[in-house]
Amino acid sequence: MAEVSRLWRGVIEEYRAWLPVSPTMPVVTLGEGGTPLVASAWLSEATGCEVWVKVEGDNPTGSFKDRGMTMAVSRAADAGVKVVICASTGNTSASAAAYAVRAGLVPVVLVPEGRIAQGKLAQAIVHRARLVQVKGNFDDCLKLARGLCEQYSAVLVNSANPDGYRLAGQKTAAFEIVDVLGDAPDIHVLPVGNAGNITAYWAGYQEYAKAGRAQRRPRMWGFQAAGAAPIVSGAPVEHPETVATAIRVGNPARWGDAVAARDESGGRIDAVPDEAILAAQAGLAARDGVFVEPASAVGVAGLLRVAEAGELDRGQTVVITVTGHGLKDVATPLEVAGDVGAIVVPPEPDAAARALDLD
Ligand code: AN7
Repeated sequence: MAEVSRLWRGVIEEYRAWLPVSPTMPVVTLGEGGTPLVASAWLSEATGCEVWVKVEGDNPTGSFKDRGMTMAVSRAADAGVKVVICASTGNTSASAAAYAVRAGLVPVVLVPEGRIAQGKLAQAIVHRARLVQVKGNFDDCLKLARGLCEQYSAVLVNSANPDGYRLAGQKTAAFEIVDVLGDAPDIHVLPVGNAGNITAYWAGYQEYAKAGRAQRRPRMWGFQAAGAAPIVSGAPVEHPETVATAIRVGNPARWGDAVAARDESGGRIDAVPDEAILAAQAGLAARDGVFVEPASAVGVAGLLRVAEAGELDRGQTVVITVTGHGLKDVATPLEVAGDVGAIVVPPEPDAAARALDLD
């Protein structure tokens, strides 16, 4: 008998009981969530732990933002809103654009001029968002977006939005991890930019533990890029700078919540330099076959550094969220790789085999 497979219905339908949604709310979905949890042989060997990567680049628009955006845009559609606005380092804008047009809403996206990856820019353009390049950084964009939403009829779909809808959607990633592993990991590692995601995961793990779905709560380990590490230094960074443009944030909206997640879980938030981020990105692609964007490799870089410092006990279960797809930004890894000396051959088997050293 043929096996019957079931279509994954997106995070709202899959986790409806755990989300603040009304039965009548229209569901705007692209089938987000249900992303792979992939065992990392490379990182497990390097750390002596059981390391998994949660591959969020496999979401419909290529990042974890889709989990929150299905909630925010469904809610906006339900409320009869016409225009949604977000500030973004690129992934939120890509996601907002796709979900908004699907719901017949107008997406307005504010991005720092010249500072978002090409793939993300392309997404805003093809989904026909009203794309606004702001002369400033992400923090300036967010301030502008908030101001527009206060004074004009438009709704903010950033995770800074006080209604918490975005983060409620994002916490479903923690549910999926527990549902697959049977319990929470000992340690959950992820990159920190505006600090929405670490806040959402911690909420998700706590909720599942309280409901008896998980026996334990993980320690939350967040990592920032060294040039944009306000939570680590304890003060806003006026001119944040990092190759990981997605997390080039100097004054995170969820700063306090991220510190609470760290402290309540007995975790840590540390910084990693750009070279370590790029090395982690390259290693994950070359060793595990997982291609992520630079910001998404920050957790991998962080875990390796902690392990090298002798501060990671062996034998633990570790999950690292890799937040966005590598194809979002191909310029950065190609520049790192430099001239790889591609083999050029005529279309003849013998010549090709010689050039490849085949036996
Ligand atoms: C790939 O798209 O803030 O700490 O405007 O795109 O929840 O902000 C993106 C953030 C990590 C950081 N990895 O998450 C935006 C935006 C990737 C990201 C983060 C982002 P938060």
